Amino acid sequence: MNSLKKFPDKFIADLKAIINPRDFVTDEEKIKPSLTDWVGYADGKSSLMLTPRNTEEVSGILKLCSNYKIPIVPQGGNTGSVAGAIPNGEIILNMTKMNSIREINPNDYTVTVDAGCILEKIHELAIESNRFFPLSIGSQGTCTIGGNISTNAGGISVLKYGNMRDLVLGLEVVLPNGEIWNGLRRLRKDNTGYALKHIFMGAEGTLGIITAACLRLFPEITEKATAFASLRNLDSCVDLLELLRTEGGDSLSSYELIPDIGLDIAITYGEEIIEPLSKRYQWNVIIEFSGTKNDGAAKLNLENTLNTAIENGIILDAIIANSLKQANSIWKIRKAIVEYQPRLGGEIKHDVAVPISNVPEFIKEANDAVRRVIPDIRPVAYGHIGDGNIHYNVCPPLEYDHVSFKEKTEEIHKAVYDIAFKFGGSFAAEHGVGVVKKNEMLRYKSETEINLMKLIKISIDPNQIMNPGKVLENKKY
Ligand code: FAD
Ligand code: 2HG
Ligand code: ZN
Repeated sequence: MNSLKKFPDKFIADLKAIINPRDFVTDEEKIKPSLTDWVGYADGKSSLMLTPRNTEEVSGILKLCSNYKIPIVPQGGNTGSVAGAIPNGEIILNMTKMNSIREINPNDYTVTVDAGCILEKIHELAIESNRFFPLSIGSQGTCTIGGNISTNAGGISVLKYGNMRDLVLGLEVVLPNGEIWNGLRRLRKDNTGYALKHIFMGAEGTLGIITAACLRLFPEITEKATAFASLRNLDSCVDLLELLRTEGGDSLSSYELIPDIGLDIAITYGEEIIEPLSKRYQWNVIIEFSGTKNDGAAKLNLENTLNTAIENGIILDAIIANSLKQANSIWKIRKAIVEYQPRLGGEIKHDVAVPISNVPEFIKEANDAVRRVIPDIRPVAYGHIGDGNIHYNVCPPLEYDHVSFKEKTEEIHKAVYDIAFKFGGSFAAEHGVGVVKKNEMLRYKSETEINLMKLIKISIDPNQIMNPGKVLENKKY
């Protein structure tokens, strides 16, 4: 209990009156997984983790924290990429025990869930009602809906369905003073003043705790056609997207860039990954068409469109999966890049967005810029280019000293982000700001934008107890 000494006795006693003893966690071993992240950015500290089971408990905790001005860090599945859920001595409010489905309304195409529900559970639930929930990200077996909303997560289906913000109809939020805002509306249309839900989405836990959400569902997807295609050159990625959009319309659900170095990583380190084409090319894409009819139309359409692309010289070769196994093998290439890229001696990550038509120029200019910092550096530019979102990660040259590489991080960040900025792009497309990109906030956002954010922050969280030191600098405004 010594670890709790820094908190007033009365505060701890009052907390214990609100929350069940098993949800009041001080055991270091149990807290440990919440102090680090998968990217290796974080080395957190905390002596207390609370795992509430309902909205009233969250409300009671926040009211107390507000009264005592004791800060908390909200945490879902802790799969975030920017250390946003990692405490620096604060109490952790882990939401994973709030994981009930509140109601599903297939006719309204909605489902209302607790914020701690795991994303994959929502996928399964939707299918049981012949519906589809489209947010699709590599961490879906672990991440929570609350975390997805708080980071406004993206993934591989944004092209067709939008990002998390577009999939949320209503929210229930506990404000920092403990007040509960019930905004759980199931409406597509509701123009009644300011869109408050949008303030909490993408706020990375700095404005309140999302305790529940009403999500949009879609007709069940019963047919998918997946292809791996090699582009004539990088510029062709824009022409191919244009053709796929024109010919595929709403069927086009994913468009992901795979560079040859990414394919190399996947084949070298991944399991059950088959070389998709007989020859390797420098730039490739994974394409998915999907539909609700299960009549072969998606596959036929994709086949015809790719034939046109070959005839027009936009692509050099392509394969369409003939079985689910083959489709999975193609998608495994994409997943393996994320998992195994660190094996190339480490990586410096960038999650940038530029207008789609600028993707090729961005990649070429960024390659030149990072090579000016370290001549033989190995860029791995991949990801959701159908949304203009490039995971522009760079690995060191072969045999390069690890420490020297890490020392170049800031220089490389600046080189890459300056180019994204020049194209009117973003330094944080889908992963958020957290702790990791706070400097970029100051460098690339206008004073007006930062000041507006500070005004929102201070009016909702005057005691600054919500996730201090994340997104905006932690100081009294
Ligand atoms: P956490 O990491 O626990 O928290 C993220 C942020 O949200 C923190 O700031 C936290 O304080 C806040 N928060 C969490 N829950 C709440 C709540 N209930 N109320 C208020 N604030 C809260 N992201 C993408 O966008 N696209 C991808 O394609 C993608 N792929 C990934 C693949 C892998 C293998 C991994 C490991 C991660 C990937 N991510 C991706 C990143 C990550 O999974 C997402 O950011 C996800 O949305 C985080 O959810 P979480 O529950 O783990 O949140
Ligand atoms: C993905 O698209 C994730 O797989 C992770 O957003 C990307 O950080 C990365 O490399
Ligand atoms: Zn991504």
